[in-house]
Amino acid sequence: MSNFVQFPKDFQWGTATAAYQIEGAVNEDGRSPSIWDVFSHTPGKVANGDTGDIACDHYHLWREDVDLIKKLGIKNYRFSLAWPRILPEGKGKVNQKGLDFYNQIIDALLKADITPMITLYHWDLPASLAGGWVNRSVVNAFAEFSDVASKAFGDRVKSWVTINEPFCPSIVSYKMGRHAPGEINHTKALIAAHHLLLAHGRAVPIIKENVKDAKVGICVNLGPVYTKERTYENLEAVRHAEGELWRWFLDPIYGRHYPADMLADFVKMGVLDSTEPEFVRNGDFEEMSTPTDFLAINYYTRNTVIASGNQKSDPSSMIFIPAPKEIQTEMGWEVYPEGLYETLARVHWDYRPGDIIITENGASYSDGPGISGKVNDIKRIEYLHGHLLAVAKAIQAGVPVSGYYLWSLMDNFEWGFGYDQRFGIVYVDFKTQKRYPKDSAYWYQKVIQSNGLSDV
Ligand code: IFM
Repeated sequence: MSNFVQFPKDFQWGTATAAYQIEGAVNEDGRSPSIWDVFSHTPGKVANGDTGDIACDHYHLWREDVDLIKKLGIKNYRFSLAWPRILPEGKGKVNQKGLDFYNQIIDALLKADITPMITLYHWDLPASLAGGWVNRSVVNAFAEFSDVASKAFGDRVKSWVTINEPFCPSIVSYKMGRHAPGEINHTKALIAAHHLLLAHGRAVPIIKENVKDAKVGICVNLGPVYTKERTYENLEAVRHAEGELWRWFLDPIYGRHYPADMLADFVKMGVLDSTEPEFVRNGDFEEMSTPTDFLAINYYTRNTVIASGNQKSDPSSMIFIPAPKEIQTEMGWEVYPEGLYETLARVHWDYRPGDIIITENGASYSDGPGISGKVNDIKRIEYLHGHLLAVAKAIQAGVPVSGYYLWSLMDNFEWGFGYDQRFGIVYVDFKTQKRYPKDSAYWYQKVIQSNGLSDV
């Protein structure tokens, strides 16, 4: 027997995108290059040499895209601003054409009865900001950008995310070297993380001052970390992996400074000279923990790690164990809906953010249109179904989740994977730029209409 699982009245159903992943038009109307333009144009950095030069050509097709969101009955739309369109030098002179572009979109969304949510930083840092996130002066530049954007759009946009997934432009960019600017220097990864958190904290009061009724939060990517056999070494690997993904970011945001065990690990590994790193200045932690209105969470999967060396000398030595192929998405990520429940519950109990919005969740499957134009993406529907039930379970358990934004509205530039990975509920033919809503889009439309879904 099946039961209908009802979501709370006023639950925010949405979808999300990010500027560099969809806009294209990288040289138009005064936009300057971002670090992702530089990175994607560097041979060998992105699959197939793909770049965001054209992407979904949303810069020209945004009217059609807003229409699509409306037709699908999606009530909330999260998008990001391209900093280099608005402040081509990163700071200083404002490019009115950049503001105009977003003004038109915001107006069209509101006219279509769609509530906008802005992400200020989704990784397309102006390349002109020398040193990027490793240079502390970027914090003031971000404050300036936040000020310009919230003054320009705050009369109509009330929902603001400062930084998307600080883990990526720090750890993925500088420790793993897989994201722009693609360096491998673990110390720089921690410095970048520090400046990202500080930039977030500095922006919050600025947005609040400019937009009195704004709701402001930061967005973190989370997922539980598991292991196989519970040996001392394996549990140490888990502690370090989740310390890096969760606590290094959430602890300072919620006023706890950096976790002592992680500081000690980094000293042991030679990444930091001392447990009181030089890049931390007086007052930084106070600023980073400026109270926010919600915590935004992006969830896709869990990780399973096992120790691969001597944890005592190098707590980070571990291997990530992939799940069996049948339960992986095309990104190789395990489909593990229970992990979303666990993530929400843990965040609620450990940090008490008061309000949680899931700002991304979705799956990459490459199903395309048949002759009829229909896209039968059944695996994505199954993925979404399982994850929405996990959200409902968390809400029933008392976790205050007020919204869910599906990643993504349409297939787009998936960073280092280029256009090979398709997360959209709308298929994009990148040759013709034709959009084809997938079955999952119509399925999601029904979920939204009925404010819930069946439990089977
Ligand atoms: O496409 C990305 C997005 O930009 C940030 N979060 C994860 C998504 C899927 O990898």
